[in-house]
Amino acid sequence: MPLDKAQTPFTLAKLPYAENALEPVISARTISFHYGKHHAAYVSKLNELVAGTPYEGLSLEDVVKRSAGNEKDKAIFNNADQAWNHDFYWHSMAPKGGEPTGKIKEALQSSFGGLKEFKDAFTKAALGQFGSGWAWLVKGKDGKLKITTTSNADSPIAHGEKPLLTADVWEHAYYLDYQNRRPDYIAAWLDKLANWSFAEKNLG
Ligand code: MN3
Repeated sequence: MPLDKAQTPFTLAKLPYAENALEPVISARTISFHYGKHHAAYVSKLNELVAGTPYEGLSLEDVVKRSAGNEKDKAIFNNADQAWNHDFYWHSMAPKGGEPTGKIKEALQSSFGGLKEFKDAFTKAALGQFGSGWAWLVKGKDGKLKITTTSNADSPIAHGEKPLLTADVWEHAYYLDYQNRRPDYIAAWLDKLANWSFAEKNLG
């Protein structure tokens, strides 16, 4: 399902793989809570919140963009953004992530100096995100790739940037498998799961 075409009432998009497909990096147990409870709750709460409001009938992406920065619609933003981010996160991982090739490899080379330099910078950002949030590889307005983080519920799409890949660094993403060891989760995520063909497709 193209994310930008989803409309209210929103449904929980299907995972692009089986719940155990990311083992041993992320367990089926983590995915079943993360997708089946956390992600599902954002979607159902969002449907409750937008019912009867001007947001009803908009695409999920438009709900995120239009509610961003609007204090009175903060709850709508939080749930819409988390629904969008999670869908993007599931696609940012693949059971066999592999290595970047082609256009995305070249872009990593010209923006960071190479894959290793990218991984170092992404790791630093993901570990430096205090508390809950997200680490992103984005295409900035100047066309260059860069790494950003967002806190709690927030997304580059709310700030005019184009996300290519994201890692969820809320504790619920890794606590059952890694407890407080976020560095181990991020290292394994980058080496084994990062979905480079998805990132390349998002380069556009
Ligand atoms: Mn999450």
